[in-house]
Amino acid sequence: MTASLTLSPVVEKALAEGRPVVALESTIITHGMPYPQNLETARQVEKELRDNGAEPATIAVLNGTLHVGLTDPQLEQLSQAKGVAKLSRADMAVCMSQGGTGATTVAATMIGAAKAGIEVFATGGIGGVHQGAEMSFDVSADLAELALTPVSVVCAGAKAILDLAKTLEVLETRGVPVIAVGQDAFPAFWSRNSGLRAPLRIDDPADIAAAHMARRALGLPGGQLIANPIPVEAEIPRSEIQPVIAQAMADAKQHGIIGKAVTPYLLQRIFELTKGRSLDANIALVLNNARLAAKIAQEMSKRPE
Ligand code: PSU
Ligand code: MN
Repeated sequence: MTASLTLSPVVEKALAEGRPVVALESTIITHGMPYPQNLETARQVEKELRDNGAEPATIAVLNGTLHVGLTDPQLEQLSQAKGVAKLSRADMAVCMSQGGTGATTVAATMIGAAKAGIEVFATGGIGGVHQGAEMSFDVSADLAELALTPVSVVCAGAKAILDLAKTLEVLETRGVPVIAVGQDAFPAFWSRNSGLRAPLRIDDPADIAAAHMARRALGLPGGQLIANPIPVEAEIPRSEIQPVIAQAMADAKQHGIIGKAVTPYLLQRIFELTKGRSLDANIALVLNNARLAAKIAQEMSKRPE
């Protein structure tokens, strides 16, 4: 282990004892939700994991050190910090070498989790192929990371701000298993059904854990994308969210928003346009993903090889 990686004492102990640990990202805190709901959600997700028998490990770069497991004061500070970098595979090491602070996206969180020996990670939605990517080439590094790093990522699918059909194509090309849970359809974050069929389906967390282990036994690099639909009572149906997304995307275009700024801008705009309903849905799906991730991590800890 390098000196630039710091495990929190609770996470270190849980890993040493072979107890289930679930990684959590920090970009959702700094760039995905407004304060104070971001802090409340971060705390609630950690509690949900503990209540379900898994130790949470929120990952972030703080003053040049990659932290796996944050203390509550660290979480609180990050949730209110201004101008925090949004780190992915490309810029994580530069931030660390300069002593900087940054939140980890799905890609960077997978890197931190793998370094610490954590194989399950719960989040909201992953990045993917943006609409218009045939012109902009805007494809999230999350997809490449899923092909490289052996972590099973539990999400609620990908947002319809992305081109979901192209996102599934890229994942297939890169050899990433996309596994829907409890239904055949690939979920679309705020909505349960994207209108696309997921390539794979597994309903039992024990079988998801077994598939992860089978990949490892085959010596395949990369992880699994576990697509867990938002609970029915919290969903915003596709017909309702679609025009809101279209409006937010038109606003982004008009304001010349590009690159890393696109996802945070759209999330904020959709929050405004739905008068907070998108955030309520986001919180519900993250908690739901934490519960499933805890079950998968428990199953994995039962079968260490
Ligand atoms: N989905 C969310 N909230 C988020 C993100 C995705 O519901 O905050 C973040 C994740 O950290 C994801 C990142 O890894 O956006 C993708 O950004 P980009 O498209 O710039 O790669
Ligand atoms: Mn991008």
